[in-house]
Amino acid sequence: MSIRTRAVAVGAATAAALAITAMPALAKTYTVTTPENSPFAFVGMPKTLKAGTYTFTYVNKSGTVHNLRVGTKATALFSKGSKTVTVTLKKGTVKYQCDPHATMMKGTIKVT
Ligand SMILES: [Cu+2]
Repeated sequence: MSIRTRAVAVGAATAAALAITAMPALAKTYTVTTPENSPFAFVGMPKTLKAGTYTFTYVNKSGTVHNLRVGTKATALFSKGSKTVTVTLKKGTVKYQCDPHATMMKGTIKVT
């Protein structure tokens, strides 16, 4: 590798590092599913998370109308397919639920 080639390579690496540093923090994502054979359950919801912004992709395979509410934010109601909800979680205990079935489909996430 010539000196010139090496300088270009180092420059490119520095530019890449700067680009990564300058990127805004992306929301972390989780996929939560209501299975076809367990139509009133949320599978895949984490029990603990660090404070921050998260996008939950809710996959409803049940054919029953549900939504996913995490704290104050919720997906629309739907019976098949998937929708997302993005929410910023602060330290504490955050409740999640399906609004029409809040007595059955519910839980909490401990946010640290
Ligand atoms: Cu429901």
